[in-house]
Amino acid sequence: MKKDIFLPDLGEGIDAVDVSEVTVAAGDTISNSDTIIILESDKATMEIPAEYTGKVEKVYVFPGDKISTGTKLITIDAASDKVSTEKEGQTSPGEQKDVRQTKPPPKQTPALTEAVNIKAGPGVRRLARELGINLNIINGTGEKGRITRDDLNGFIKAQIVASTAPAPSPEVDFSKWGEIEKKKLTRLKRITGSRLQAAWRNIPHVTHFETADITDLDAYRNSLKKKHSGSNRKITFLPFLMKAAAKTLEEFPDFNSSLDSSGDVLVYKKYIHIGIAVDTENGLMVPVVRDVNKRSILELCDDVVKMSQKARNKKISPDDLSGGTFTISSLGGIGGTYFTPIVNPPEVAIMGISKSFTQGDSGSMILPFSLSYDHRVIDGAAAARFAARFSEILSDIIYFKKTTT
Ligand code: CAO
Repeated sequence: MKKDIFLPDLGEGIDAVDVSEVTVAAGDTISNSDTIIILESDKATMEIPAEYTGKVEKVYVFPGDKISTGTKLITIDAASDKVSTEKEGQTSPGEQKDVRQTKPPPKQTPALTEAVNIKAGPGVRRLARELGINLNIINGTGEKGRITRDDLNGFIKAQIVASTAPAPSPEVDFSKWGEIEKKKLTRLKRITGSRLQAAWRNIPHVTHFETADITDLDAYRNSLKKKHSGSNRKITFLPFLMKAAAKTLEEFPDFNSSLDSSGDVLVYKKYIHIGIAVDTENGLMVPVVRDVNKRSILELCDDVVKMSQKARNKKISPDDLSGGTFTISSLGGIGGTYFTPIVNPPEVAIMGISKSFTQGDSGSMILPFSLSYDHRVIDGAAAARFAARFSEILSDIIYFKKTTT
């Protein structure tokens, strides 16, 4: 039977409101709780439900119309002449004023404004509106290009997959070209790999290259090595580099910060805990040395040995791996001129140390290093200043002498 739906009394002296969206079209089959039009006043957005389940025969209003209480909205061929109340979101005649309680959406999305001329049922439109999805970019597989619920669900799934998963590697039969052997990645490599993948995908990386003259530092380190030759103490460059990095971090706190989960707020940490990348037979580990700015260089020598041994002997605890504020990855004992380390989130910068070399006739000892940073937090100029300052501190033997013990 035919039923006309009229705009109910919106109360509170509201005489006329604008039609923002018409979410049904003639021929649509709708249920009683489906929204048929969305109205917009100065204060709120209001959704008017269908009241009856059935097939829409005619729609009398259009987006942009100004309508008032009693305006005829649609005619519906209703399955029953009763206003049913079983469904969620259902509005009975006595409850119609509740539509005034609908809160305004946070933002007017393209889905709201552009989805008017496309074919989709009210339920699909409502979900798209709630999720801020523009229905114009979804291919409808229903009759005459109508967007079905499956189309919308498929689109949402595809978005989730695209935002989280790396592109799959193509299946290649390498045995076609010669003998092969397969070996599963270690658990550590798989965990590190997925973290590195996420960091590479999510952080806009830039790597800055710089050198430091460590001629005096090398002489000082050798003198210390001689002095401690009777002990087991291992005096490498790394503790000096950690100490210099801690001082630089104190002067450039942005490099010791993290973005909070909203991505809009920087969290400055008043402690300096430096992670050191350790190469183990199962893969890379990054144990954390705490309060590096407060430790002496000799203490740091012991910390590095202790942490790298723990990592290599599989004695590392989750606590040893957490809370870092900056990372140093040193390949100086192995070789290479420069490399581009990947930032270790939630940190925003990482330093890569390469092997020192002797320069020209002067015989100066030069240390090449790299600084990768999250460009959302750190600008290139700040990185250049940080690297220059770090380089300067490495030449400051007075500072190292003061902080040796
Ligand atoms: N230039 C020249 N020589 C260097 C150097 C440098 N930049 N860095 C270290 N060396 C020297 C050391 O001084 C030592 O020589 P001496 O015996 O004469 O003192 C020798 O190389 C070996 O040092 P080491 O590697 O045993 O010790 P370390 O303190 O420098 O490093 C550790 C410790 C744990 C960081 C290192 O063993 C390690 O695992 N490095 C690999 C890190 C890694 O894999 N990074 C890549 C991660 S991917 O981003």
